[in-house]
Amino acid sequence: MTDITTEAATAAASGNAATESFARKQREAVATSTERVNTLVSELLSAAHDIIRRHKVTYAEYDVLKSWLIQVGQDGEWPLFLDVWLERVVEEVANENREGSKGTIEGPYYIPDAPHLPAEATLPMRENEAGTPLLFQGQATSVDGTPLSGALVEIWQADNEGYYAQFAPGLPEWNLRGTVVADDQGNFKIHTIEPAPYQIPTDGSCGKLIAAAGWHAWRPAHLHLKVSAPGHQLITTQLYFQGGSHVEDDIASAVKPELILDPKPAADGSGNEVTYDFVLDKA
Ligand code: MBD
Ligand code: FE
Repeated sequence: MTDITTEAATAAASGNAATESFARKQREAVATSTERVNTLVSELLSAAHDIIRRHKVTYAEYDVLKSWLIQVGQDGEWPLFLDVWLERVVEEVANENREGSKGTIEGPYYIPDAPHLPAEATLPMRENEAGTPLLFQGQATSVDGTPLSGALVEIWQADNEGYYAQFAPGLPEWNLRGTVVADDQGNFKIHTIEPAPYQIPTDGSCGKLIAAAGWHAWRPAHLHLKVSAPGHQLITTQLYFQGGSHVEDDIASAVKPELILDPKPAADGSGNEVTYDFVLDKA
């Protein structure tokens, strides 16, 4: 991995770290037929040809596109670009038949094998980690209501400035990342802080596109989760905060009404608390 702790928080530093992280991912070997490749790629190209004809795209614009695509690669921002603007539809299709809890996109900043933590745990964080303390608790069950003993609740999130450990300089390796092992009733209690909204880096190719198109660069504050148990389908999801900035206009269009938390002040006066249960489909 690039040692981003010695680098500035640039688009290229986080982009290249995301590209290297994706390269390490264990991917299923896909036996795609020539017929399917032909169909998918031909239709994609036809859609592009159609856009060029309808809008009379010029050579100057074609060259801008070429140089921008080259820059996306140089910045390592393909994972960011794809996860922000395409992944949500892949997720929608992949999970359209699920009966349990809703999922949403994974995004570019998941790291597998975060340290295991007990069913009640505080996420690794710096001394005096900034942000409102949050107790996030709940239960993992099967669709038939059976508690999922020892379910794994993997959680990763941005800090109070919107930065993810391992993708921004200066953060401890596993800051605000962990694999919480639920108890024998599938219950978990995670002490963390509320994350800040996430802004797509403005100094890279994705930022350039956003500025050129007159869009904004924001995702609402969110917790990322993967919840899994033997014999069940893993859920990849995110949870958002009621009333937070950009819940209504996420640049990645990954918010669903079922994924919005409404934390209340904690009984003991220390920050907020919220309960959210996960229902997993059988494998
Ligand atoms: C994120 O934090 C994220 O969750 C997604 C989907 C894309 C970019 C940054
Ligand atoms: Fe995120």
